[in-house]
Amino acid sequence: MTVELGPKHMVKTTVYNDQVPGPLVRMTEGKRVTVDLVNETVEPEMLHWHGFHIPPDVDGAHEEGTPMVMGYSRRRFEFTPGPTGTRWYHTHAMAGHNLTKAGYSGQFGMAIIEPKSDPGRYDVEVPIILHEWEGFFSADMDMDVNYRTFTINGKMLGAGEPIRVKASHQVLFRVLNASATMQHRVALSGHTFRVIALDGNAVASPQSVPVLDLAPGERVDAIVEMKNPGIWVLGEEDENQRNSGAGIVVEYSGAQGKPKWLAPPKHTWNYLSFGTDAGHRTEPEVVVPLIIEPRSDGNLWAINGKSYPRTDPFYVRAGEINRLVFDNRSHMGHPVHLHRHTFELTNYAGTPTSGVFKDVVVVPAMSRVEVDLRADQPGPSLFHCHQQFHMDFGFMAVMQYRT
Ligand SMILES: [Cu+2]
Repeated sequence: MTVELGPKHMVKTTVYNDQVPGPLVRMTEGKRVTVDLVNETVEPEMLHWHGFHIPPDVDGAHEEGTPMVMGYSRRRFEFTPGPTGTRWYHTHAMAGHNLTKAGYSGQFGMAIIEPKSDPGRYDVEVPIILHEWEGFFSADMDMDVNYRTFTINGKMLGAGEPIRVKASHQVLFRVLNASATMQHRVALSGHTFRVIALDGNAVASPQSVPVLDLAPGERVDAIVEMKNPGIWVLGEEDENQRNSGAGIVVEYSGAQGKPKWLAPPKHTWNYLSFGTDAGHRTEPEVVVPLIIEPRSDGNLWAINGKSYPRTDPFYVRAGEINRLVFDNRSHMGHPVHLHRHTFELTNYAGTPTSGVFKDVVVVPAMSRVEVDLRADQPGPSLFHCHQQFHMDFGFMAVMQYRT
């Protein structure tokens, strides 16, 4: 489909249901759903339900055994969604060096799993989905991907409908970074976010912050009290990205004038601020080290010395708490993702913690991050970097259950 990102700014890409982002999908925890994936392209396709605890034959990863949907064919998937929270769906195809395919394409959307009963301590809910287009490799040798165009909810700043709000409303922003490769920092001029959930899971200590920081695949749920009437820009902190489209207008009813951007105060994002004291934790019996490093030839990423598809599977014990140790021995951070499970951060770069549950976590350069997970989703689960260019070049392994 040809998508209009802004005035006279068209991009040809692959989409779900004739729109970018794909439709906002609402499901109820525990209520069985049927999804028909109809592939009207020539390429085999794979659709992943990110953050869902569902079986490997429907999760949407070929490496776990979900069947590919071949070109010009269709397949029906049935599963029972859970757990409650801000989830999403996206293609799990490979892109390689093609910066228009897979994570670089328009194949992404938000999926909200509603609880059976919702206390609803907010007035309005607003999805915010970040993405980039027209990627190119930067001139240097490290194969870094840059982009010409940025969008929020599929439109460049000023090109789409504004978010219309009313003074005194509590607005729940569900923010998703659907970038293939880029971390983003987002602020709403003149306002503060109260972060209540990370990756859709309620945090132990909600915090007020001026900026949200999200790696590819991450979600942040944050409530904003609308108490500063005007017309504002919600957007990337980075001016170049904002000028290339990374923003959306937030308009109070009755306000007049041009959208205003106010740079947020300096702020360092820290997962630990949303956690609670580590307290006493029983050390799990199973500890799995996952050493992340580039291969000596520099072209491939490796986990425990091998690159996918040659990586060894790693094993957890069914029914128990298992600890994974992400040991990043490279000079860049990696947003690592585990399918079909939620894990709790137990140690972040040397600091013990608890109460932060995620499915993507940024492992900083030359640091270790430890997480605990309950092995209650039998079957293979894919573990990989959510940076598409790393995932496609070796940074993947399969987690298996040992009974
Ligand atoms: Cu990576």
